[in-house]
Amino acid sequence: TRSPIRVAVTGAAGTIGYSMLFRIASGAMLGADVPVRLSLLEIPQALRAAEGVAMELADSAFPLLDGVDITDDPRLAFEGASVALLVGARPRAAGMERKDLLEVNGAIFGPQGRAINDVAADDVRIAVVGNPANTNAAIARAHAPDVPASRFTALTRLDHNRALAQLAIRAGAPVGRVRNVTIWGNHSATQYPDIFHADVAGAPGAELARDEAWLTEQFIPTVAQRGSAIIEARGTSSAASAANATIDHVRDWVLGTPEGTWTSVALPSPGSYGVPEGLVSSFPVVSRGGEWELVEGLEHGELSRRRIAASVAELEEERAAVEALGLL
Ligand code: NAX
Repeated sequence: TRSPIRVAVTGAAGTIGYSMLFRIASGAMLGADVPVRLSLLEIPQALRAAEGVAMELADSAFPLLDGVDITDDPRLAFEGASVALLVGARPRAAGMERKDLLEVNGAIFGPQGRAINDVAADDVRIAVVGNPANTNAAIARAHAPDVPASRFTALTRLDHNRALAQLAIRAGAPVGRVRNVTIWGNHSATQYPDIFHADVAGAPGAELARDEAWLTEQFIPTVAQRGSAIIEARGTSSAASAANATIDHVRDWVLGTPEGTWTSVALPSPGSYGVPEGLVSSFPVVSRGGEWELVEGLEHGELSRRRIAASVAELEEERAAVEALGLL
């Protein structure tokens, strides 16, 4: 039998954590034959709630679940972790400015990055979900000099999946017949969901994109503002779909993307597509041998160039702000 893979989840008592842990324990993320040991990191006030989640995990009697550890100490939580899902973050409170938001989250993701650096497994893979996800990933990475930069990623898979879903609706086709959309840039309102290279049930996305009014007034805003639409409808933010996207992200990273299909991941830019090196920005990627590889050489028209540049400019502003705060 294989030894269990350690998966650390921060913010484990939150709503995304609650939607995610049971599926991880069931084998949906790392494979139906891979035992996992879960490590739940929470803040002291939420440890009791995390214990409740652990009780339910036990009561699910998952054959693959080797055990659950709970702590409020990042250095214990990340010990031996091969997968670190950084979900817990401080939400923007009423009246909080972006600088304050970046600062409180820097105080979370800096120490977590350092703990990952010091105690995680050599093969650790990090996915940051907590917002502002791209910049939180950049902060964590800056505190983990011994971990290869490419192991630090931020989640844009939810945006990617939302784009697939909207294209399927537009084409009246099952979502499984839509592929190769790309989310570029920041996981924020400036993100650019690019359909120009997509395959939409056998038709080129560029053909759909000819309807520029639909593209810029319906498709792009619907994808970029889907989170708000869900809050409005459900009264609380998207959790199950975010958890699902996180599981998709890690599963593809570890097990590979299907042949001929790419996905979207925010990772430290190697300087491709004019994105400054090191900026954690979303790109089209495939996964081979457990590593993300950028899909290079996609051509961009004027609209795509402008939109990507705008989102990258926002990321550069965030980087300048956290640099000024001494967080990088
Ligand atoms: P919740 O508020 O339900 O849960 C967050 C949990 O994190 C809480 O239990 C809290 O106690 C814990 N926490 C806070 N600081 C912590 C720390 N320093 N260490 C460990 N745990 C800590 O939020 P939830 O709905 O689960 O969302 C979590 C994060 O995901 C938010 O930042 C949210 O903005 C972000 N999202 C990111 C998405 C993405 O696509 N990248 C989409 C969904 C979601 O909006």
